[in-house]
Amino acid sequence: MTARKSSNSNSRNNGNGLRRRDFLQIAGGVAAGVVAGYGVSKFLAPSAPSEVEIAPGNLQNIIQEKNLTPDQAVAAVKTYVPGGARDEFIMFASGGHSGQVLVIGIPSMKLYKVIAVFTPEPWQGYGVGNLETEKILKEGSNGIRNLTWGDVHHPEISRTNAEFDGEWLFVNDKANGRMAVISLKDFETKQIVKIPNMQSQHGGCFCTPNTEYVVVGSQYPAPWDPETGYRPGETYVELDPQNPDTYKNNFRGLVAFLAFNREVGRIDLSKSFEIELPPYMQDLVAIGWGPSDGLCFINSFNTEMAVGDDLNGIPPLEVGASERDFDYLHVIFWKKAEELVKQGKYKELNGVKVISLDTAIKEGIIYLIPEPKSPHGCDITPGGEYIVVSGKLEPVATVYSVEKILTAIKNKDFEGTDEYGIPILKFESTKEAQVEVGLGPLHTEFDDKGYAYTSLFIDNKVAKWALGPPYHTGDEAWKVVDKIDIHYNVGHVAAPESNTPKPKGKYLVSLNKWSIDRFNSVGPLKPQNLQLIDITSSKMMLLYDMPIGLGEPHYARIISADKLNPIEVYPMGTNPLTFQKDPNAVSKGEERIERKVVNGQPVTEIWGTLIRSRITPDFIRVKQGDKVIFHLTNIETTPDATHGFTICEYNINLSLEPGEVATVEILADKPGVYAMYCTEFCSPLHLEMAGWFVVEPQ
Ligand code: K7E
Ligand code: CUA
Repeated sequence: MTARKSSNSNSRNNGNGLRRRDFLQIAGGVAAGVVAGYGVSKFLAPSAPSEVEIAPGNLQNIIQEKNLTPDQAVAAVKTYVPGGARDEFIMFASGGHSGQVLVIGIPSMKLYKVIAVFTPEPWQGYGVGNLETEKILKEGSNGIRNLTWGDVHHPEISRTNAEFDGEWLFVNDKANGRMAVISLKDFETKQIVKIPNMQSQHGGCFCTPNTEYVVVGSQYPAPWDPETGYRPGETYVELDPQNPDTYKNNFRGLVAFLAFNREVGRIDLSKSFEIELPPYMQDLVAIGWGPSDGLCFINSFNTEMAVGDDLNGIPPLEVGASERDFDYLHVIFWKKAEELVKQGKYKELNGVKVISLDTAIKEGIIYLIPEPKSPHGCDITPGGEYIVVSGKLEPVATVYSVEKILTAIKNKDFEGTDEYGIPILKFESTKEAQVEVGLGPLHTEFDDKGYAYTSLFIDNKVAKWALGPPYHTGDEAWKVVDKIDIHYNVGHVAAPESNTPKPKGKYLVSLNKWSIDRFNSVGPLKPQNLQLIDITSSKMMLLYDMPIGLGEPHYARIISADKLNPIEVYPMGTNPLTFQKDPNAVSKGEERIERKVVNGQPVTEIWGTLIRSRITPDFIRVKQGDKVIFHLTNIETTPDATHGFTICEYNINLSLEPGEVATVEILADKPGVYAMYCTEFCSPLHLEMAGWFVVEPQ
């Protein structure tokens, strides 16, 4: 697919055609209107614009010099958040295959943090020496390899009554079937879980209304042994493209309900359950509320169950997977599934309770609905009464009514079953509307005024359309009302608190894959482009382009900033993993070095402190062959007084925030004298915040 350059008046520089007088009128209007609206008039010369005296640095001059159109000038002011001021919303954007999560302010589009999740990141002291964070990465690996990256697609915020509560963030790793838990108290990763019986995973994550479960569906089905499920590095099944039954019988999709224990902030696999699904490629997962409470929706593609093998005369997977006009929206009654688990109707596979597909069908907790081919998005309207699905290869957004779905199930209004015996509801009896949105529709988000916004991958546009009753009625319902060009290849769009009962409106972010022609060139690998769009008036307006030079931002969740309340300083001696007092915390005067032998291994253990501008102890002598354990406490109480810690050539870096305790273990394997120092420029004597680590030859 090629990115097409679209003509967008917002992006065009049409200032040169303006006559000076017209220009001044426009600029004056911009200055008066926009600036007053944003309450920053103190930054401007108070006098009215005049044709004769334009002081250097005044707004009109700048607009003129930069050849800005009035729209561009308005956009610039609308996104400006002065230093010291705060953004209204915070966006958690996936970092794609960087394995991280981006924290971005809206409307400023300032990048505040890149939270290290699946990939080691030295600035945060994540996975490069810090024992706790290395443990997170290690325990979150798959048992056969130490995984040091992830493919993050969908961030999700913990919910209370289906609304974002700002306490926890979850992100998935598509490539390795994992889920990560991040605390929004300190914006740090606390847990990575390899999801049993899943190889790759995509849909979700999506919390149930009170975060009882974090739900995620598989993407590429896993090889599946009915007795032992899927075990990485062990499960081998026959897959013969000439014999499609090998795929149909030996592979399975899965949806996982990962129980989240809020008290300790961890996923608890012993309380989690899974439901076996056919080996379609399941895609996005959505969990309902209100009229759809207790329901889980999952769309899918490749219901053809194509395997590929293009070199041997089988149609390529891409072709085989796009043959039928319809794929299936899965409807799953998750609260009933929870009941089945309580009744013991599961079998335990690899430490988690799995409801078999047969049981799910027999107990009436799973149904399918035809959906236009190769669907991608699966989104719930604010009232929880409709599901919007878009087929990438059909120019429509299809809207299903939850009420109609429930009625059709009650009346057994089926058109048959799929190959596995799952009842298929009739498309016509569940469909509420189809809206012609444009080419390549993917994902849909919602505002607070009953409008939906669907990304159009092929058109390079976002379509705004009116929802039907109760949002809009009569002629106004289910109608496209506006479109805006984006640059280029949009995937998701994201709006503040969309996919909750109370979306906040105001802004939409278009998460674009391509940025060709848009920025200074940085070589063949181009940044992605997040575009901020104003949705407060009837016409959408492009405000800002933000290049992201890191991974691919698939999806983002946006939350009102006032729902976040992170701590500024850890209580003295905190272990951030547990938020408890670390038993190895020390205060000033308690620093010490001890040497002992544990199981024949000589160990030197150090309890030290860091405070501007001193590492204590600053001279450490060990013997070659010693295991050396540092427990370091940052005894600062001032916000932002972070210290780093490294020993040269040891491949470690710690980041110790005020009050934090971190432990690092190294083997003094080579004799030598190594400098150790603080890696954060913390004080006038930062360079002197150093010492020596001496390893005496044996
Ligand atoms: Cu469309 Cu993984 Cu949600 Cu990429 S996904 S865009
Ligand atoms: Cu502490 Cu630099």
